[in-house]
Amino acid sequence: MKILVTAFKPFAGRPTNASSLALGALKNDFTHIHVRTLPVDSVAAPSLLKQAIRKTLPDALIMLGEAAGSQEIRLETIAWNVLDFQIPDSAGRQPTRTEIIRSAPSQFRSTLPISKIHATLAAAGHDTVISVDAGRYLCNQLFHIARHHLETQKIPCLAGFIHLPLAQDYPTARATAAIKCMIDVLMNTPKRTSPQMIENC
Ligand code: PCA
Repeated sequence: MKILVTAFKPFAGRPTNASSLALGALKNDFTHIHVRTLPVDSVAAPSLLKQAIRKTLPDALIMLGEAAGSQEIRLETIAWNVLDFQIPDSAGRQPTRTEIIRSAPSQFRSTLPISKIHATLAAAGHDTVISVDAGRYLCNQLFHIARHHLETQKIPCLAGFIHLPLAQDYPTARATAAIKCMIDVLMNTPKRTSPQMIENC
């Protein structure tokens, strides 16, 4: 199982992003996992992600971001086809109430084994919730574009988005341990062989 894990750079005036901190720590332990840290740029991030998918041909894609105010690891189940930025991205773009991809489905579901990941994280003592709201900013956008891309290009890759709490609320070592649990679950999950064969959650 080849796994690609992405994180975001800092944004919103914060000096760090919990997702890139956790990914940095993960990189040291798992040299065979592909990792990418993406800018909070609504044009560059999806394009860099597609490049990374082309280059690494992953069987599973875990996209990470941080969610300020959350005390739990949020396992996102739905990517909505909506952009409604409360703050501009790093290039100053601030689309509101628009579709991400015109005439694309209004939502895509995560194809990660969410129930299994949730149970495994909970059993390991992590604070985690299953979420139906990935926000209307870059994380939701990346999630939707990734799922749309994988479906339309018929790339058999499991994919989903995970929001981490800020590092001050959930220490990086703990967040990294949680991602390792997710990777363990994925290592024991059958590869996706066709878009039709996957069961959501
Ligand atoms: N969180 C933002 C974008 C980058 C990140 O880490 C979000 O939730 O959309």
